Amino acid sequence: MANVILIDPDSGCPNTRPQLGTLHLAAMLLQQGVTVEILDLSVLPDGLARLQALLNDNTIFVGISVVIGPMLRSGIAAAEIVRRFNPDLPVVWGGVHPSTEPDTTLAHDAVDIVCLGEGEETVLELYDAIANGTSLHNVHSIGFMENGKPVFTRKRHEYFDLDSLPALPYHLIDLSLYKRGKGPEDFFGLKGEQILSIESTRGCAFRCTYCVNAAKREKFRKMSAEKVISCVEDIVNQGVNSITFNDDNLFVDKRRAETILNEIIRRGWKLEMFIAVRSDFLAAQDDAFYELLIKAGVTMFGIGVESGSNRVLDHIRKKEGIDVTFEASKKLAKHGIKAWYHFIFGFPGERREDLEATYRAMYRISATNPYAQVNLNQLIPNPGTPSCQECFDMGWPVPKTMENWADVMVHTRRMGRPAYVDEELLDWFKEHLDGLVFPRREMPYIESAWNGHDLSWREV
Ligand code: B12
Ligand code: SF4
Repeated sequence: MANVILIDPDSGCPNTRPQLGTLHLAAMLLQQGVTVEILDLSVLPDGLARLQALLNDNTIFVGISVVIGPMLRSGIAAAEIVRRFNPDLPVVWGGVHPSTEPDTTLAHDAVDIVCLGEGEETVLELYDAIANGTSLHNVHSIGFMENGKPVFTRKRHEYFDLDSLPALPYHLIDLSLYKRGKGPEDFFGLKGEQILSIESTRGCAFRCTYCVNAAKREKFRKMSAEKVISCVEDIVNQGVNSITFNDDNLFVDKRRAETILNEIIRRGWKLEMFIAVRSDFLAAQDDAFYELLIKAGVTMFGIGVESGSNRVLDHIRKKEGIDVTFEASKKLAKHGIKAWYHFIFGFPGERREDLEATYRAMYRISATNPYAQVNLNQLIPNPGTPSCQECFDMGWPVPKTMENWADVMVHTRRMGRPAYVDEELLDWFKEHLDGLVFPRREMPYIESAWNGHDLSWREV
């Protein structure tokens, strides 16, 4: 009979890893003797029925963890079940979307309380307040409605010390539900049947204008190398060797990275790891560092390149030019390390020549690096970011409800013409590049997409 039920709504994405947010919260609550259940609606076809069955008089609150997009609608459906069970049982929403767009979240009937930012400490304060009937005003970094008006409490000043995170309660999760078979064969470059994740840093030292880090503005923090190793050990103890690091940018501190990689080698773990990283870090490394990466089991990187146009890269404050990515790609190719190069289409003010530069960069990376996988997606305006404000300024309609935010991805990708994207450019994009992923073997397809076009500008 759980005191707290934590829900990961259905993302519609191939789900090959349990979600870390709810695991972190559960770890904190369990340490205080609070009983917890986690329901991941992406992997549990009967998740809503299970929720209904779990709700009982001992339930103190239900937590819902979301990011922008379809998860929001699935979260609303879960909250409606809680409402039907007991309209007074608090439904608490947390995650990146409620943290960066608290007003429309709080205005929704399915929401009683929003948690702003990281939840490890907040969830404990919240539990105490609700369980003991004390004032929510004493809980840091939350929002709730009072007398029909939104109220936001004092922001927590201390950031959570990532080293104090308790061991994650994998026993709360049926890991077999995440085993591969349903998802893509080579997920994040990892071949293992079961994948688990670690978040070893929080925030990012950069503030690219489209990224949630520009909205959250949290201080960049990292776990100590020793704590990272203990998280890896917990995963290995589950019989799992495939790890995705969910950090935005893991390798900010090279010495720490080297300590972690050397210790993994020393322990003799046979791991395969996916890591997100910036091009400028990779471009600056020597052969010895690449050899260390390979020896420790880093099999794939995720690199946010965003644009091939230095004009756009300057505008979005990426703080690196496209040549840096070419240099990183060259080094990765030399050492045979796979990487996913992510590009974005639809930055406000982007011109045809910028998109051509992006295409040129995608082509050049694919054609010169057999280990590259390159993809291009349309910009999702993340609330609270300067890029989102630019979209509004250019006439993109401000989403007014949580449902509007749930549909942002559909809206940007399939419906209508977002006002911040030039019409002709959007047509061109849809015709040639929409959703494109091209490892080198698909180059003939790309070539054919360009039939009849002037390719004289292209340099490979
Ligand atoms: C793993 C991951 C996924 C996974 C799981 C999503 C999830 N629930 O986290 C999957 C594959 C499903 C996914 C999908 C997408 N993702 Co994603 N994803 C990530 C990633 C890399 C790591 C998330 C993570 O593990 N964080 C670590 C945990 C500990 O943090 P957390 O989840 O935020 O939880 C903390 C707090 O938010 C809070 N909290 C969270 N939930 C709750 C609930 C309660 C009740 C409380 C009190 C507190 C609370 O407490 C937690 C502990 O501090 C992040 C980047 C990042 N570094 O966060 C992007 C990120 C979350 N994803 C993002 C995006 C854009 C997407 C997609 C839209 C991408 C796309 N183009 O399709 C899709 C969503 C699609 C969909 N159909 O729903 C954005 C979010 C943007 C936004 N405004 O919401 C991020 C931040 C990446 C980025 N930098 O832009 N993603
Ligand atoms: S895009 Fe990458 S480098 Fe830029 S702020 Fe976000 S995580 Fe940091």
